[in-house]
Formats: sequence, structure tokens, C-alpha cells
Amino acid sequence: MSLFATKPLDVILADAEHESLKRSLTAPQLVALGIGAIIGAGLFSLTGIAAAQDAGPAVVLSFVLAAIGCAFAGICYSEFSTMIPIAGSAYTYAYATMGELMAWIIGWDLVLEYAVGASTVAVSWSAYVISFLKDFGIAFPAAFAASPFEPVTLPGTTTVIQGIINLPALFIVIVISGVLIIGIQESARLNSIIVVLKVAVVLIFIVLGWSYINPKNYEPFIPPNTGVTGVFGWSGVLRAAGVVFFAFIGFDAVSTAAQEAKNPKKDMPIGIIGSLAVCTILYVLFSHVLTGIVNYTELKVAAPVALAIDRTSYTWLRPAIKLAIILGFTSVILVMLLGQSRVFFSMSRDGLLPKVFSAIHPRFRTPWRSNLLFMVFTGAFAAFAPISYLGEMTSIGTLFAFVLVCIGIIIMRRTHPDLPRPFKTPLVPLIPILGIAFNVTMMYGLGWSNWARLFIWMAIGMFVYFGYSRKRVTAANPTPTQ
Ligand code: ALA
Repeated sequence: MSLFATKPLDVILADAEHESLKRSLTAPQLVALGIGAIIGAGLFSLTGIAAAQDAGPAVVLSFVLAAIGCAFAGICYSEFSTMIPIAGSAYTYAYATMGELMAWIIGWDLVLEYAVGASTVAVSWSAYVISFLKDFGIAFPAAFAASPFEPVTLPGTTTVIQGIINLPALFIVIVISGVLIIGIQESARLNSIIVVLKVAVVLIFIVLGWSYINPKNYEPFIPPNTGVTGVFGWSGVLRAAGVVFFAFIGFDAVSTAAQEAKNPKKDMPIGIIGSLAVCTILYVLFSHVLTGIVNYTELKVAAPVALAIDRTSYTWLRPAIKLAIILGFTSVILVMLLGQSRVFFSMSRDGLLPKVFSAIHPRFRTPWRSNLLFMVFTGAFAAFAPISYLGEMTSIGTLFAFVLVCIGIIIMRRTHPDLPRPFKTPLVPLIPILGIAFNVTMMYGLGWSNWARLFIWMAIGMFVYFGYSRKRVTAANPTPTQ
């Protein structure tokens, strides 16, 4: 079988029929799944930093730009997810359009988005928990809440210590993996409850904060460029778009649950585009209020929301808001890890990965062994890796996946023009081309060191593919299937 042989669509769909993942998710649950994965560390930690360092109050425009890039990709995801409504997401789409090698590349790349993304948010979760405990006078030993590769400055001091292990981050990964093993419905239910809380916090912040906006804080709206590209001015707005892109990551996780949706043809586009639209509106309003209450020059802090709350008369809300944010991060980790196990589930079913990744628990009907293995992988990254590396790897990996999905739509229109498309991307090839352009531009902005890391990760992937997967697939299919 050739490296570029695609997997025929009827075979993909027939394979999925034999699998026993439960079809139980409804449209509102899918939107909640999307919001669960989207609103998290990006909004609550990065907005302030992007405003302070790159865009000033115009960070609002950066959110709009990043949303436009995501919307193009989201529309393409929607078309695929109604045409191929099974687990595996971008990996499966690539198998149907670009062949086995590209499918492998994207499946391997998605580990960066989902598993490494979950580790990134677990580290942010840890930081918020430590700060929450501190508000109650409980001091968690700093060395046990930090990576050994990232020196930490103790809050309120100039003392720098060396981390040993990030135990809270490891803890939350273990707990969430346990929930995922117990069941998709249980996970979706927990997610829905958290999403209500998380959206409530954002709305409360917007509504209560609105009257504390000081219009002077919006002057200048786009601070003049300092002479360095990306530091304020329009180039700063663009750079900030690359930073806050992280806040949108996750809407595509909805597509990994397509095989568990009750009515995927109708509900997948609602889940993907609906969650993206809700979050975009919330982000724009949230960042407008944040930069209106606190001057952008003061926003370079880890918890900008807490700082803004302190400028209002609602300081008593501070612990409740922190707690809701912590829960909010929890659902991001949940959906990311869910997406990860579903992608590897599909790759394993296709023979590209060992069967352990598609073994379904007889009672819980979840890929429990895969959940356990990813608990170890994600937990190790969360416990030991520095957050800045993790965050940027997540972004570049996700952008790469978006680009490949947009390319896939153009290819699929040529190779399968007559296939029923319950949801059709308008203006093909314009929309996918714009998606590619926007997302490649944001990838470019992440700089060469991230490209190098992406390249190393992909090189490891090629090693596994040619050393294991390729041999297994060839042995299982001695004659070409197409
Ligand atoms: N969008 C997710 C977050 O911001 C990954 O936490």
C-alpha cells in the first residue's frame, strides 16, 4: 500500500460502525464541549500580557483577528465533520484526502494541540490554585509547584528558586484522566456544569466591570509602535493575535467527539461554529472591559482579572471568581484529554498505533488504557516542562493542523465533488485559502525556535511511522486497497 493511498470514505464509515463508542451527545452538549475547551488560560492569563506587551487596548482587535483565522478553519472543520462524522477529527479527514503519511503527520501533530495543550493548562491551573490557597493564608511549597527547568521568583520577593516538580499540575491530570475513564456522559455532564460557571464569571465580570471603565484608559487605542516590530502599532496588534490565538484553541475538539454525537450531520456545525461565536463575543467584551478598568501598562500580571476586580467595589468576589476560573481550566484539560484519546483511538483502529489505544473498557465503554497512557505522558509534561515552551508548542501544532484541514477541503472538492455535504463551506477555494493564509501568518509569528521544536517532534513521528506503523499496516494489507 502506498504512502499516499487514501482510505476510501465508505471503509472509514463502515469501520466506525463497528466501534462501540456511545452516540449520546446533543447539540447543546457539543456547544458546551467547545466552550469547555476554549475558555481557559488564554483568556484569563494571556489577555493582560498581550495588552501590556504588544497591543494595548487594541488587544480587542487582536481577538477579532485571531477569531477570523479560527472561523475559516472552523467552517472547514464543520464540512468535514458532517461528511465524516466519526472520531479522529483532522486525522481522519487527512486519511480520506491526503493519504496515510499525511494522516500520520496530522495525527502525530495533534498530540501537540491536545496532550501538550492539556499540560499547558494544567500548569496554569496549578498557578491559580496556589494563588487561591495563598488568599486563605495557605502556603504551598513553591519548589513543588514548578518545573525544574524554570526558575521561579517567589511572589512579593526577589528570591529566585529552582523548581523540583509541579505536583498540583500532575494531580489535576490524574483526576481528569480518572473522570474520562468513567464515561463520556459523566465527562460531558461535569463539563456542562463547569461551562455554566465559567461563562457566568465572564458575564459577571463584563456586567459589573462596565461601569468602572475609565475612557482615558483607551487613549491611545493603538499605542504607537516603539520602532521594534510587534511592539505596539499595527504589528503589535498582529503579534498579540498570535498570542491570544491560544485562547481559541479547542473549538475543533468538538469534531473529535463526532462519533459520540446523536445527530452529527446537524449538530457538528452548531457545536463547532456556535462555540467559536459565543467565545468570540465574550472575549471581545471581556478584553474591552479589562483594558477599560486597568490601564494596559499595568496588565503584565499572571491574574489580570484579580487585579481588575481589586479596582472595583466588588473585591469580595475575588475568591469566587478565582475558584470559577480554576474550574474553568479544569474543563479545558478535560476536553483536551478527551480529544487526544479519540484521535489515538482512530489511529490505533487503522493499525497505525498499537491496539492498546483503541481497547474499550467493557463496562465504561471508554478507551481507558489510552486515557491511562496519556495520563502518564501529559502528567510528565505538566510536572516537569516549562509553561512557555508548552504553550507555544500547543499553538504551532494547532495552527499546523488547521492549515492541513483547510488544504483537505480543497482536495476533497476535487477528488469527491459529488459526495453529500450536509454542511458546505461557502466560496471554496477562497475560504480555505484565507484560512491557510491567516494561520500560516500566525505560525510565522511564533518564531524559528518553535518551528525547530515542531520539526523535532515531527522527526520523532517519522521515526515511529517508518519503524512501526508503516510495517504494521503493510503486513495487514499486503494488497493495495485502492
Ligand atoms: N483555549 C484554551 C485555553 O485558553 C486552550 O485555555
